[in-house]
Amino acid sequence: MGDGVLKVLEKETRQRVEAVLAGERLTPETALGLIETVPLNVLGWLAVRAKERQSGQTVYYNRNFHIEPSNICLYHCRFCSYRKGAESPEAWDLSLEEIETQVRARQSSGATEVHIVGGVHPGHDLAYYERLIRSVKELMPQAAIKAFTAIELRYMIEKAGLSLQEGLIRLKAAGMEAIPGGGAEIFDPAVRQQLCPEKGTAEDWLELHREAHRLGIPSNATMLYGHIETWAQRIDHLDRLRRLQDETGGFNAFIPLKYRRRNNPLGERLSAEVGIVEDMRVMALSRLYLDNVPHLKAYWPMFGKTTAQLALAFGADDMDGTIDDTTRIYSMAGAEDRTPSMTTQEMETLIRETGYQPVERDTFYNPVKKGYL
Ligand code: V47
Repeated sequence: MGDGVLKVLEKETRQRVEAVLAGERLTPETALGLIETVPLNVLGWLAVRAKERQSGQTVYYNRNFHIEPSNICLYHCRFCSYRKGAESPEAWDLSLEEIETQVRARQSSGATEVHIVGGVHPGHDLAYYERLIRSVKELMPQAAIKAFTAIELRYMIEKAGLSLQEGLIRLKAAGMEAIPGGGAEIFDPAVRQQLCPEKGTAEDWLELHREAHRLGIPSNATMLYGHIETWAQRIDHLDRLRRLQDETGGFNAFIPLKYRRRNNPLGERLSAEVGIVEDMRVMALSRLYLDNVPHLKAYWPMFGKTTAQLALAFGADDMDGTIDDTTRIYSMAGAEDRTPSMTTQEMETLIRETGYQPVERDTFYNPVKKGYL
Protein backbone atom coordinates (compact mmCIF):
# COMPACT_ATOMS: atom_id res chain seq x y z
CA MET A 1 0.00 0.00 0.00
CA GLY A 2 1.18 3.58 -0.19
CA ASP A 3 1.13 6.27 -2.84
CA GLY A 4 -1.02 4.34 -5.31
CA VAL A 5 -3.84 3.88 -2.86
CA LEU A 6 -3.57 7.37 -1.42
CA LYS A 7 -3.91 8.91 -4.89
CA VAL A 8 -7.40 7.54 -5.41
CA LEU A 9 -8.68 9.00 -2.14
CA GLU A 10 -10.55 12.29 -1.98
CA LYS A 11 -8.29 15.20 -1.00
CA GLU A 12 -9.62 15.55 2.57
CA THR A 13 -9.51 11.83 3.18
CA ARG A 14 -5.95 11.69 1.88
CA GLN A 15 -4.95 14.52 4.19
CA ARG A 16 -6.36 12.61 7.16
CA VAL A 17 -4.41 9.50 6.21
CA GLU A 18 -1.25 11.54 5.70
CA ALA A 19 -1.67 13.11 9.14
CA VAL A 20 -1.78 9.63 10.69
CA LEU A 21 1.24 8.57 8.66
CA ALA A 22 3.09 11.67 9.90
CA GLY A 23 2.44 10.51 13.47
CA GLU A 24 -0.09 13.19 14.42
CA ARG A 25 -2.17 12.24 17.41
CA LEU A 26 -5.85 11.78 16.60
CA THR A 27 -8.28 14.23 18.14
CA PRO A 28 -11.94 13.29 18.62
CA GLU A 29 -12.72 15.34 15.48
CA THR A 30 -10.02 13.84 13.26
CA ALA A 31 -10.92 10.35 14.48
CA LEU A 32 -14.53 10.87 13.50
CA GLY A 33 -13.46 12.17 10.10
CA LEU A 34 -11.21 9.14 9.64
CA ILE A 35 -13.97 6.69 10.49
CA GLU A 36 -16.47 8.43 8.22
CA THR A 37 -14.26 8.62 5.15
CA VAL A 38 -11.32 6.23 5.13
CA PRO A 39 -11.94 2.87 3.42
CA LEU A 40 -11.68 -0.25 5.55
CA ASN A 41 -8.54 -1.57 3.87
CA VAL A 42 -6.69 1.72 4.42
CA LEU A 43 -7.79 1.84 8.04
CA GLY A 44 -6.49 -1.71 8.50
CA TRP A 45 -3.19 -0.80 6.87
CA LEU A 46 -2.72 2.21 9.18
CA ALA A 47 -3.58 0.14 12.25
CA VAL A 48 -1.17 -2.63 11.26
CA ARG A 49 1.64 -0.08 10.85
CA ALA A 50 0.91 1.17 14.37
CA LYS A 51 0.75 -2.39 15.73
CA GLU A 52 4.02 -3.38 14.08
CA ARG A 53 5.79 -0.34 15.52
CA GLN A 54 4.71 -1.59 18.92
CA SER A 55 5.11 -5.35 18.71
CA GLY A 56 6.69 -6.10 15.34
CA GLN A 57 5.66 -9.47 13.95
CA THR A 58 4.66 -10.80 17.37
CA VAL A 59 1.15 -11.75 18.38
CA TYR A 60 0.78 -12.65 22.04
CA TYR A 61 -1.38 -15.20 23.81
CA ASN A 62 -1.40 -16.65 27.31
CA ARG A 63 -2.33 -19.81 29.14
CA ASN A 64 -5.13 -18.88 31.47
CA PHE A 65 -8.39 -19.94 32.99
CA HIS A 66 -11.26 -18.07 34.56
CA ILE A 67 -12.99 -18.45 37.88
CA GLU A 68 -16.51 -17.05 38.00
CA PRO A 69 -17.39 -17.46 41.67
CA SER A 70 -21.00 -16.39 41.28
CA ASN A 71 -23.38 -14.87 38.75
CA ILE A 72 -25.62 -13.49 41.48
CA CYS A 73 -25.59 -9.75 41.03
CA LEU A 74 -27.19 -6.77 42.68
CA TYR A 75 -27.26 -4.84 39.43
CA HIS A 76 -29.49 -5.25 36.39
CA CYS A 77 -27.34 -4.17 33.43
CA ARG A 78 -29.51 -4.40 30.37
CA PHE A 79 -26.85 -5.98 28.17
CA CYS A 80 -26.00 -8.78 30.59
CA SER A 81 -27.18 -12.36 30.02
CA TYR A 82 -25.15 -13.66 32.89
CA ARG A 83 -26.48 -11.97 36.03
CA LYS A 84 -29.20 -13.71 38.03
CA GLY A 85 -31.05 -12.96 41.25
CA ALA A 86 -30.25 -15.25 44.19
CA GLU A 87 -33.60 -17.05 43.80
CA SER A 88 -33.06 -17.99 40.14
CA PRO A 89 -32.55 -21.69 39.27
CA GLU A 90 -29.77 -20.52 36.92
CA ALA A 91 -27.85 -18.74 39.68
CA TRP A 92 -24.62 -20.23 40.98
CA ASP A 93 -22.58 -19.39 44.01
CA LEU A 94 -19.47 -21.52 44.41
CA SER A 95 -18.10 -22.29 47.83
CA LEU A 96 -14.38 -21.79 48.48
CA GLU A 97 -14.01 -25.59 48.42
CA GLU A 98 -15.60 -25.76 44.95
CA ILE A 99 -13.30 -22.99 43.73
CA GLU A 100 -10.29 -24.84 45.14
CA THR A 101 -11.41 -27.98 43.31
CA GLN A 102 -11.51 -26.02 40.03
CA VAL A 103 -8.01 -24.71 40.66
CA ARG A 104 -6.58 -28.11 41.70
CA ALA A 105 -7.83 -29.58 38.42
CA ARG A 106 -5.64 -27.04 36.58
CA GLN A 107 -2.55 -27.03 38.79
CA SER A 108 -0.44 -28.76 36.18
CA SER A 109 -1.99 -26.98 33.16
CA GLY A 110 0.90 -24.55 32.80
CA ALA A 111 -1.51 -21.62 33.23
CA THR A 112 0.27 -18.39 34.09
CA GLU A 113 -2.88 -16.40 34.83
CA VAL A 114 -6.11 -16.90 36.75
CA HIS A 115 -8.79 -14.40 35.74
CA ILE A 116 -11.45 -14.00 38.46
CA VAL A 117 -14.68 -12.07 37.89
CA GLY A 118 -18.30 -12.49 38.88
CA GLY A 119 -21.43 -10.60 39.80
CA VAL A 120 -21.64 -7.93 42.47
CA HIS A 121 -22.75 -10.41 45.14
CA PRO A 122 -24.57 -8.73 48.04
CA GLY A 123 -23.55 -11.46 50.50
CA HIS A 124 -19.78 -11.36 50.10
CA ASP A 125 -17.33 -8.93 51.63
CA LEU A 126 -13.72 -7.90 51.30
CA ALA A 127 -12.55 -10.53 53.81
CA TYR A 128 -14.20 -13.25 51.67
CA TYR A 129 -12.46 -12.01 48.51
CA GLU A 130 -9.11 -11.80 50.31
CA ARG A 131 -9.57 -15.42 51.42
CA LEU A 132 -10.52 -16.43 47.89
CA ILE A 133 -7.43 -14.83 46.36
CA ARG A 134 -5.13 -16.27 49.04
CA SER A 135 -6.40 -19.79 48.55
CA VAL A 136 -6.08 -19.61 44.74
CA LYS A 137 -2.58 -18.17 45.04
CA GLU A 138 -1.55 -20.85 47.52
CA LEU A 139 -2.62 -23.59 45.11
CA MET A 140 -1.15 -21.87 42.07
CA PRO A 141 1.79 -19.68 43.16
CA GLN A 142 3.26 -19.64 39.64
CA ALA A 143 0.16 -17.93 38.15
CA ALA A 144 -0.69 -14.23 38.38
CA ILE A 145 -4.11 -13.37 39.71
CA LYS A 146 -5.99 -10.83 37.59
CA ALA A 147 -9.13 -10.21 39.52
CA PHE A 148 -12.38 -8.26 39.78
CA THR A 149 -13.78 -5.47 37.67
CA ALA A 150 -13.66 -1.91 38.95
CA ILE A 151 -17.37 -2.28 39.77
CA GLU A 152 -16.86 -5.33 41.99
CA LEU A 153 -13.81 -3.72 43.59
CA ARG A 154 -15.56 -0.49 44.47
CA TYR A 155 -18.48 -2.40 45.96
CA MET A 156 -16.36 -4.62 48.22
CA ILE A 157 -14.05 -1.77 49.27
CA GLU A 158 -16.82 0.73 49.98
CA LYS A 159 -18.79 -1.91 51.90
CA ALA A 160 -15.73 -2.41 54.11
CA GLY A 161 -15.70 1.34 54.81
CA LEU A 162 -12.21 1.75 53.37
CA SER A 163 -10.72 4.21 50.92
CA LEU A 164 -9.95 2.84 47.46
CA GLN A 165 -6.27 2.98 48.31
CA GLU A 166 -6.69 1.05 51.57
CA GLY A 167 -8.86 -1.60 49.94
CA LEU A 168 -6.54 -2.09 46.97
CA ILE A 169 -3.53 -2.37 49.27
CA ARG A 170 -5.27 -5.19 51.15
CA LEU A 171 -6.21 -7.04 47.98
CA LYS A 172 -2.72 -6.62 46.59
CA ALA A 173 -1.29 -8.04 49.82
CA ALA A 174 -3.63 -11.03 49.41
CA GLY A 175 -2.22 -11.71 45.93
CA MET A 176 -4.21 -9.63 43.40
CA GLU A 177 -1.54 -8.64 40.89
CA ALA A 178 -3.57 -7.13 38.05
CA ILE A 179 -7.10 -5.90 37.34
CA PRO A 180 -9.15 -6.88 34.29
CA GLY A 181 -10.85 -4.29 32.12
CA GLY A 182 -14.53 -5.09 32.65
CA GLY A 183 -17.26 -2.76 33.79
CA ALA A 184 -16.19 0.16 31.60
CA GLU A 185 -19.05 -0.44 29.10
CA ILE A 186 -19.49 3.01 27.51
CA PHE A 187 -18.46 6.06 29.49
CA ASP A 188 -20.95 8.48 27.96
CA PRO A 189 -23.36 9.31 30.81
CA ALA A 190 -26.56 9.27 28.72
CA VAL A 191 -25.82 5.82 27.25
CA ARG A 192 -24.62 4.52 30.61
CA GLN A 193 -27.88 5.68 32.15
CA GLN A 194 -29.82 3.57 29.65
CA LEU A 195 -27.53 0.54 29.78
CA CYS A 196 -26.54 0.21 33.40
CA PRO A 197 -27.98 2.99 35.56
CA GLU A 198 -27.02 1.27 38.83
CA LYS A 199 -23.36 0.94 37.95
CA GLY A 200 -20.98 3.72 38.91
CA THR A 201 -20.08 6.55 36.57
CA ALA A 202 -17.20 6.73 34.12
CA GLU A 203 -15.28 8.76 36.69
CA ASP A 204 -15.83 6.03 39.30
CA TRP A 205 -14.36 3.44 36.92
CA LEU A 206 -11.43 5.65 35.95
CA GLU A 207 -10.71 6.62 39.55
CA LEU A 208 -10.41 2.99 40.62
CA HIS A 209 -7.95 2.25 37.80
CA ARG A 210 -6.01 5.47 38.51
CA GLU A 211 -5.62 4.42 42.14
CA ALA A 212 -4.56 0.90 41.15
CA HIS A 213 -1.94 2.24 38.74
CA ARG A 214 -0.57 4.50 41.48
CA LEU A 215 -0.13 1.43 43.66
CA GLY A 216 1.70 -0.42 40.89
CA ILE A 217 -1.22 -2.68 39.96
CA PRO A 218 -1.51 -2.77 36.16
CA SER A 219 -4.88 -3.16 34.53
CA ASN A 220 -6.76 -3.51 31.27
CA ALA A 221 -9.61 -1.49 29.80
CA THR A 222 -12.62 -2.54 27.75
CA MET A 223 -15.38 -0.93 25.73
CA LEU A 224 -18.72 -2.58 25.10
CA TYR A 225 -19.74 -1.54 21.59
CA GLY A 226 -22.44 -2.38 19.06
CA HIS A 227 -25.65 -1.50 20.90
CA ILE A 228 -27.09 2.04 21.10
CA GLU A 229 -23.89 4.07 21.13
CA THR A 230 -22.67 6.36 18.32
CA TRP A 231 -19.18 6.62 16.85
CA ALA A 232 -18.72 9.93 18.69
CA GLN A 233 -19.49 8.16 21.98
CA ARG A 234 -17.01 5.38 21.17
CA ILE A 235 -14.36 7.99 20.46
CA ASP A 236 -15.19 9.81 23.69
CA HIS A 237 -14.64 6.50 25.52
CA LEU A 238 -11.24 6.03 23.89
CA ASP A 239 -10.34 9.63 24.64
CA ARG A 240 -11.04 9.27 28.37
CA LEU A 241 -8.89 6.13 28.48
CA ARG A 242 -6.07 7.79 26.58
CA ARG A 243 -6.07 10.73 28.98
CA LEU A 244 -5.81 8.45 32.01
CA GLN A 245 -3.05 6.46 30.33
CA ASP A 246 -1.12 9.69 29.66
CA GLU A 247 -1.31 10.31 33.39
CA THR A 248 -0.44 6.85 34.75
CA GLY A 249 0.82 4.51 32.02
CA GLY A 250 -0.83 1.63 33.92
CA PHE A 251 -2.98 0.06 31.19
CA ASN A 252 -1.46 -3.01 29.54
CA ALA A 253 -4.19 -3.73 27.02
CA PHE A 254 -7.43 -2.50 25.55
CA ILE A 255 -10.19 -4.95 24.64
CA PRO A 256 -13.14 -3.89 22.48
CA LEU A 257 -16.04 -6.16 23.44
CA LYS A 258 -18.71 -6.66 20.82
CA TYR A 259 -22.19 -6.64 22.32
CA ARG A 260 -23.97 -9.99 21.92
CA ARG A 261 -27.73 -9.79 22.09
CA ARG A 262 -29.12 -13.18 23.21
CA ASN A 263 -30.89 -13.62 26.53
CA ASN A 264 -30.64 -10.05 27.74
CA PRO A 265 -33.21 -7.23 27.94
CA LEU A 266 -31.34 -4.89 25.57
CA GLY A 267 -31.23 -7.56 22.88
CA GLU A 268 -35.03 -7.57 22.67
CA ARG A 269 -34.89 -3.92 21.57
CA LEU A 270 -32.24 -4.35 18.88
CA SER A 271 -32.87 -6.13 15.62
CA ALA A 272 -29.26 -7.18 14.96
CA GLU A 273 -25.70 -7.18 16.16
CA VAL A 274 -23.13 -5.10 14.30
CA GLY A 275 -21.34 -6.82 11.42
CA ILE A 276 -17.75 -7.80 10.91
CA VAL A 277 -16.85 -4.62 8.97
CA GLU A 278 -17.82 -2.51 11.96
CA ASP A 279 -15.92 -4.88 14.27
CA MET A 280 -12.78 -4.30 12.22
CA ARG A 281 -13.28 -0.54 12.12
CA VAL A 282 -13.57 -0.46 15.92
CA MET A 283 -10.39 -2.56 16.19
CA ALA A 284 -8.40 -0.35 13.84
CA LEU A 285 -9.61 2.90 15.38
CA SER A 286 -8.79 1.60 18.87
CA ARG A 287 -5.22 0.88 17.80
CA LEU A 288 -4.84 4.30 16.19
CA TYR A 289 -6.50 6.34 18.92
CA LEU A 290 -4.89 4.59 21.88
CA ASP A 291 -1.35 5.33 20.80
CA ASN A 292 -0.20 5.02 24.41
CA VAL A 293 -1.73 1.62 25.26
CA PRO A 294 0.73 -1.06 24.15
CA HIS A 295 -1.58 -4.00 23.47
CA LEU A 296 -4.90 -4.52 21.72
CA LYS A 297 -6.77 -7.76 22.34
CA ALA A 298 -8.86 -9.70 19.89
CA TYR A 299 -10.91 -11.54 22.50
CA TRP A 300 -11.89 -14.72 20.67
CA PRO A 301 -14.59 -16.06 23.07
CA MET A 302 -16.55 -12.91 22.30
CA PHE A 303 -16.51 -12.86 18.50
CA GLY A 304 -15.24 -16.27 17.52
CA LYS A 305 -11.86 -17.60 16.47
CA THR A 306 -11.94 -16.60 12.80
CA THR A 307 -13.02 -13.02 13.48
CA ALA A 308 -10.28 -12.81 16.11
CA GLN A 309 -7.76 -13.97 13.48
CA LEU A 310 -8.97 -11.30 11.08
CA ALA A 311 -8.60 -8.65 13.80
CA LEU A 312 -4.85 -9.29 13.65
CA ALA A 313 -4.97 -7.56 10.25
CA PHE A 314 -6.65 -4.54 11.91
CA GLY A 315 -4.15 -3.75 14.63
CA ALA A 316 -4.67 -6.39 17.35
CA ASP A 317 -1.52 -7.99 18.76
CA ASP A 318 -2.96 -10.26 21.43
CA MET A 319 -5.39 -13.18 21.31
CA ASP A 320 -5.90 -13.52 25.09
CA GLY A 321 -5.83 -17.05 26.40
CA THR A 322 -6.55 -20.73 26.21
CA ILE A 323 -9.47 -20.26 28.70
CA ASP A 324 -10.11 -24.00 29.22
CA ASP A 325 -13.87 -23.66 29.02
CA THR A 326 -14.12 -21.58 32.18
CA THR A 327 -16.12 -18.51 31.20
CA ARG A 328 -19.86 -18.25 30.57
CA ILE A 329 -20.34 -14.50 29.96
CA TYR A 330 -20.28 -14.78 26.15
CA SER A 331 -21.83 -18.17 25.53
CA MET A 332 -24.83 -17.10 27.64
CA ALA A 333 -25.17 -14.02 25.39
CA GLY A 334 -25.10 -16.02 22.16
CA ALA A 335 -21.42 -16.28 21.19
CA GLU A 336 -20.59 -19.13 18.82
CA ASP A 337 -18.19 -21.01 21.11
CA ARG A 338 -20.43 -22.69 23.64
CA THR A 339 -17.45 -24.19 25.49
CA PRO A 340 -14.54 -21.80 24.83
CA SER A 341 -11.25 -23.64 25.03
CA MET A 342 -8.05 -23.78 22.96
CA THR A 343 -4.84 -25.73 23.17
CA THR A 344 -1.62 -23.74 22.86
CA GLN A 345 -0.99 -25.57 19.61
CA GLU A 346 -4.32 -24.46 18.15
CA MET A 347 -3.67 -20.90 19.31
CA GLU A 348 -0.23 -20.89 17.69
CA THR A 349 -1.62 -22.28 14.43
CA LEU A 350 -4.34 -19.59 14.30
CA ILE A 351 -1.72 -16.88 14.75
CA ARG A 352 0.75 -18.39 12.24
CA GLU A 353 -2.02 -18.60 9.63
CA THR A 354 -2.17 -14.79 9.64
CA GLY A 355 1.57 -14.47 8.99
CA TYR A 356 2.49 -13.43 12.52
CA GLN A 357 4.74 -15.05 15.08
CA PRO A 358 3.00 -16.44 18.19
CA VAL A 359 4.61 -15.67 21.53
CA GLU A 360 3.27 -17.02 24.79
CA ARG A 361 3.25 -14.23 27.38
CA ASP A 362 2.49 -13.85 31.06
CA THR A 363 0.02 -11.32 32.48
CA PHE A 364 2.65 -8.57 32.26
CA TYR A 365 3.57 -9.33 28.63
CA ASN A 366 6.89 -10.98 29.43
CA PRO A 367 7.52 -13.89 27.06
CA VAL A 368 7.16 -17.28 28.74
CA LYS A 369 10.14 -19.45 27.95
CA LYS A 370 9.29 -22.79 26.37
CA GLY A 371 9.81 -25.65 28.75
CA TYR A 372 9.71 -23.22 31.64
CA LEU A 373 6.65 -24.83 33.17
O1 V47 B 1 -17.91 -5.53 31.56
C1 V47 B 1 -21.36 -8.46 29.44
C2 V47 B 1 -19.07 -7.56 28.87
C3 V47 B 1 -17.40 -7.59 30.39
C4 V47 B 1 -22.11 -8.87 27.44
O2 V47 B 1 -9.19 -7.61 31.07
C5 V47 B 1 -20.78 -8.43 27.35
O3 V47 B 1 -8.22 -9.22 29.99
C6 V47 B 1 -20.88 -8.64 25.08
O4 V47 B 1 -14.19 -7.35 30.98
N1 V47 B 1 -22.17 -9.05 25.10
C7 V47 B 1 -16.63 -8.51 31.31
N2 V47 B 1 -20.17 -8.33 26.17
C8 V47 B 1 -15.51 -9.23 30.55
C9 V47 B 1 -14.23 -8.45 30.53
C10 V47 B 1 -12.98 -9.04 29.97
C11 V47 B 1 -13.03 -10.07 29.06
C12 V47 B 1 -11.85 -10.60 28.58
C13 V47 B 1 -10.62 -10.14 28.96
C14 V47 B 1 -10.58 -9.11 29.89
C15 V47 B 1 -9.25 -8.60 30.35
C16 V47 B 1 -11.75 -8.54 30.39
O5 V47 B 1 -18.18 -8.40 29.51
C17 V47 B 1 -18.43 -6.68 31.00
C18 V47 B 1 -19.25 -6.35 29.78
O6 V47 B 1 -18.71 -5.24 29.10
N3 V47 B 1 -20.37 -8.18 28.58
N4 V47 B 1 -22.44 -8.89 28.74
C19 V47 B 1 -22.82 -9.17 26.25
N5 V47 B 1 -24.11 -9.54 26.25
